[in-house]
Amino acid sequence: MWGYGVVALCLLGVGGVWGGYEFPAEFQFGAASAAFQIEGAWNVSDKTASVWDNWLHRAGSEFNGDVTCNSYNQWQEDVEAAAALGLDYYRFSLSWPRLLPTGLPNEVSEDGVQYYNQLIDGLLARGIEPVVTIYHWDLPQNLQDLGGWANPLIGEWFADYARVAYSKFGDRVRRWLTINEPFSFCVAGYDYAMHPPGMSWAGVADYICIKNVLLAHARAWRVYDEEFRNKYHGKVALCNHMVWIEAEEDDDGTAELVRQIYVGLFNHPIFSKKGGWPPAIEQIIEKNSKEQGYPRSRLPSFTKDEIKLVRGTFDFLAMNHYTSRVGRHTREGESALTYVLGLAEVDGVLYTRPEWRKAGTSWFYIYYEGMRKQLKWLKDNYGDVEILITENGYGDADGLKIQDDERITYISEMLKQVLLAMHEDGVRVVGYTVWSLLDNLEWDEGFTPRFGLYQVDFDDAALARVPRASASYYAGVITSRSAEYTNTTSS
Ligand code: PNW
Repeated sequence: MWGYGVVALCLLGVGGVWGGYEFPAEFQFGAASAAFQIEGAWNVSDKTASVWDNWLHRAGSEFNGDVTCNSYNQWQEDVEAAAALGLDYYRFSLSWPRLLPTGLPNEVSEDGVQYYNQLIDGLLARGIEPVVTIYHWDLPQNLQDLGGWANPLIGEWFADYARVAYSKFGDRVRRWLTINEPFSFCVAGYDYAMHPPGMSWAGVADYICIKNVLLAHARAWRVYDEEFRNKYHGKVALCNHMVWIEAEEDDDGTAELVRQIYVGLFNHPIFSKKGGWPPAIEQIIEKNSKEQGYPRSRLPSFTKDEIKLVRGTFDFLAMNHYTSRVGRHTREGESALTYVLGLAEVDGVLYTRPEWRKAGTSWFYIYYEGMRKQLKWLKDNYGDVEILITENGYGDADGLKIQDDERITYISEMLKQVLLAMHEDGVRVVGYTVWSLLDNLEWDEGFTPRFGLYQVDFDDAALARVPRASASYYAGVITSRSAEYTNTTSS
């Protein structure tokens, strides 16, 4: 590998930036989706409403998840699409209210179990490993009515649900992701009301959500560890989204504090030796809270037992990464961003650089090096842990466009950064997952942003999965083990 890299380096005559490295044979490639975004069939059989069904059924919403890709009925086409790419694995999620109509395990839906059995067996029959996310945001409305992620009992409810998932599918599923991107639903749902439950209470509600997520994940990991590991020998991890925070040249330490909030709050309790919240952040929030007249820290503390419960609950680290921000302390006349997670605590602002091109969703600015820097930061902070990149991909707003050169360039450049992190920084990355296998419902942003390697025309009842140019590029990556892309379009 190293030899190849050096030779390629000489041949290409490029210095430093891109070494022409290739992926080792055991490296795995996948693609991902999530139940609410693709399944449709929101009320078939005994399925009950999720918070997202209701959120998009509210007055004024111009779209909903009632049909979307109709994968509930067209899952065989998804399996075919995955097989045509030559994927090693397909990451999808289970719908909690489809499997447990009350949200609790007193009743397990036969229909729900059968749906996921078919999908899992269909994938295995094509040699594709199912990698399963247990929770990707579609909380049963029933449980939301009891407070959802703000109710401390959610840890028990989630562990009970995870046990059902492991016992029904654990004989065939060997890699599990407990919860997808708590950052997204604890911040968009509790800081600025873009996701259910639609609260705007940054600095209080978000922290409660994050703590309860960590305890829920930990309980679910321990259920696997204690009841299933000996039988099935699988792996379980929490799945976190990480925005790389770049520092300015005159940075006073604020950028690192923001990293410790954005990534640290969600990972330090699990991956650090000591466990618990990142100490610097815990102290700052406690001090701020007292000065503001609260009797105790707004960041709910962990008891000693809770620290032990959460610490070490990983078999690998699952990272979703798309974008970066610059983070720094406010300057004269500026005010901190008070409505997003933690920035007010450190008097921080976030912004993007003019040269970071914007892609097709509200938050998507492109900075390729952020991938490598984020991976290296994880290694520096949490040690030599095995990392699976569980999402990365490109969202455009280009409709049905098939010749998606921008997506190919994005994936190719990001893969190069992954190779550099592996070969030059020694980060142990074991796999890479494209978001997404097919165009789907992009949550509060509807059907306009498209992330698919396969195009889906939502105005055509057939909902055919049509491969884009990026699908053939990605299939080529998987066979060649190289990230290289030559733009062959004439223009
Ligand atoms: C993820 N950011 O969300 C989710 O896991 C997917 O369900 C979603 O469709 C996909 O990425 C594309 O958006 C993210 O601000 C939301 O960097 C926000 C960010 C990243 C990922």
